[in-house]
Amino acid sequence: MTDSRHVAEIAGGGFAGLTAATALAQMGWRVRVHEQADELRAEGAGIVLWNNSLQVLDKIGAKPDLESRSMTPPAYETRMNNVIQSQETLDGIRWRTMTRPHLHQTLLTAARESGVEVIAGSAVTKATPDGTITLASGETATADLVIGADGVTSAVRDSLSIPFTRQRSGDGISRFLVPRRKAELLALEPETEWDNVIDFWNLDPRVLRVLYTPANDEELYLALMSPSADADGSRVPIDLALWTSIFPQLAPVLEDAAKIQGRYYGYQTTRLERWTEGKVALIGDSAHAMCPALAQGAGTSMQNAWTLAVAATEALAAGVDLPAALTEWERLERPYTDIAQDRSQWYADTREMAKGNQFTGESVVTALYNPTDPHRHEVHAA
Ligand code: FAD
Ligand code: 5PR
Repeated sequence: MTDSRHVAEIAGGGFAGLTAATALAQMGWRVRVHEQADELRAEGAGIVLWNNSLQVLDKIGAKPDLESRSMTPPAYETRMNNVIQSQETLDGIRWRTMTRPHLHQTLLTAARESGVEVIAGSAVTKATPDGTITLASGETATADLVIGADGVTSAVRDSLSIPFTRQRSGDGISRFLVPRRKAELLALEPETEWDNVIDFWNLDPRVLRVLYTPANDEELYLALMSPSADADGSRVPIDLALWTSIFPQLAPVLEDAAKIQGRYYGYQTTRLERWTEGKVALIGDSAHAMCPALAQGAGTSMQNAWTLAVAATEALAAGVDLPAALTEWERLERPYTDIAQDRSQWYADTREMAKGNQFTGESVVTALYNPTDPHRHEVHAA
């Protein structure tokens, strides 16, 4: 028997690679995912997803699993020096918080149930525009479509010599997953709604910020921001005395964070001249890593994974030249990612988020986008 399915080879088993793999397999492709790490698991703490990626999760059938351990907090609260600036209920905007390990496990399960072959301990060292990949083992394979979803240090991108720029920011963040300790927090501040996301900013006299994000009933995601020039603020494990002196009402959860090694990440934005080269397409951080302000790095990765799978499937079904179809996919889809990148970089540069009431206008264009709507690019003549 011969296998007449189209073949996709994917570098990277993160949120982008697993989403693309699942979508393609469900559209009838034979798919392999090469993950260089020996273990398939997500690094990191918590994550916020918005309508754009939640629509994709619905489409690939991952919603029930995802919703089992995630939540939508009552509001996104912003404080400055512990004074509430805004409590945005985000009415009409779909969003959910969760842990990164849970999202990764959900996607891995969806991929395997869809027939994707996920290979751990398999690094991709290069790709060529004709659709050939080379693995660290020396093995090569050819595919109808190659996807570079291998993160910000992408070997696929670099092997194609696609020019890119990298903009770094002065601020950065360390992230922790700790127990909720809601009763202890309530005892310290009884008036506070501890189910809210609370963005605790301090700009004066010292720039330090804690983004408090409940991920489910048991787990809390803490993101601690400081300028990289602040040696004590950016130290990991965290300087507990410093952080509790500024955020005393968070002492119970900061104490847990201090027990974790953690890692400090400087903010940066990667912009590529183009996302595709022949039969190779780049998605996720390899193509468009961004600052975290709008929580859209993973969201845009999953959005682009889905639209790429649809575009490639439709092109091959219609007998259209794949490289041309990939160029057209980038032309149509990229603006929704560019706007999130630019806006997130602007927030990183200005710290404007500290003012509150920020989830309006350009800041929610990407969050509100529905990449699964087949009519999304139709232009209606007046
Ligand atoms: P990755 O998650 O980096 O996955 C790439 C995978 O490829 C990895 O598993 C890696 O091991 C593998 N790999 C690398 N090289 C190779 C190779 N040569 N061969 C094979 N495999 C390889 N986004 C949100 O949407 N919401 C948030 O709340 C949010 N918070 C964030 C907070 C911080 C501090 C940061 C830094 C980012 C945040 N992001 C957030 C962004 C989000 O984490 C990333 O955009 C997202 O993980 C990108 O997914 P990816 O699959 O492209 O890359
Ligand atoms: N939102 C999320 C996040 O993790 C961060 C930011 C916003 C979910 C930081 O990691 O503004 O920095 C932010």
